[in-house]
Amino acid sequence: MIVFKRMSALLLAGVTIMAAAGCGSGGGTTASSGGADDGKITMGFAQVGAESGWRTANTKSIQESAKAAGIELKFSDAQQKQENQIKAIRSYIQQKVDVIAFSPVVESGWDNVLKEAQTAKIPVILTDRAVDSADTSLYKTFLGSDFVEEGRKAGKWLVEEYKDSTDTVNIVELQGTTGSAPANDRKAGFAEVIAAEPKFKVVASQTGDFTRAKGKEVMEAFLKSNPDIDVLYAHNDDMGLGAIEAIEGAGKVPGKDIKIITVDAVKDGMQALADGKINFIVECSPILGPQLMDLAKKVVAGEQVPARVLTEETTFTPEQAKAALPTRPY
Ligand code: GYE
Repeated sequence: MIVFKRMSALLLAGVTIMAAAGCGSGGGTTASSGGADDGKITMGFAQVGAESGWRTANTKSIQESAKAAGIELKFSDAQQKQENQIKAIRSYIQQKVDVIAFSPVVESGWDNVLKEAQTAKIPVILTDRAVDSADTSLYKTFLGSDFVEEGRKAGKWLVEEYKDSTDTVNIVELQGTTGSAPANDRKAGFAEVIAAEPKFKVVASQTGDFTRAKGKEVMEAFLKSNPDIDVLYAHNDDMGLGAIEAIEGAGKVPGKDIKIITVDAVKDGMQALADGKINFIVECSPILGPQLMDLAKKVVAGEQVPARVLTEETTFTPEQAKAALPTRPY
């Protein structure tokens, strides 16, 4: 830990000076950044949980890149609960880490703990998900995807797919975790694009909390109350994969009887796409680790960083999934 090591070096220096010259003060004022420390940065990372394939790949990316960058990582899993994340952040503040990074489970309710970090002079980096705090000085930068754009890409595929049809298209939507940035934004981007054509009707929209189990459960309920579903839009692959089980359980063919669009493009999702059970996937990259470590180093060194760092992403059709799968790292 930089601060600790620097302080102990100063203390040692102070003791030596006092012993040699009988002089008793001034040791702390000569500290210059990087002087006495070994450059080791400690990062506290408060992860959302382990709710999806995306999250697992994201955690792996962060742990591996911290190691590669020589950053000491303190990692916690909040099991999708905001209170656990707040506790983890408070404990990182107490431990005087050099930088805090976290992926906020929901958008609201972060101002107090972020102010505590600011008062303790510990820089904060938002990773993957945004907060809705009006005071943007509470964090240094936000690294992650444009979720609204992801929703738009899903909507554009649908518009193109049904361009020759005048019939009503009944859509069900599996939303991500209620109040989370990706759930709010993927819903909004999709709604914005399909609103242009009244034939598109969202007949049911409910949260599946980004998990396979919930995706299956909610899709079962959708199938019971809506006999005529044409399209499923799931905010992530895992919920889509759970829903596929529900659709097959109801004797329907996923990808044919019900067209499926998901977001993420993790391996299991890509396999289902290649198999024709999913029709289209909007990519959301979980490999945020290398960029995060880079930003952390700059922020700790007091360098300016851009307020928003976007990840680059594409989309996949079944053919593109087949081509990409053999070299897909996650
Ligand atoms: O799409 C989903 C995960 O925040 C982008 O969280 C992330 C989302 C991702 O649970 O699978």
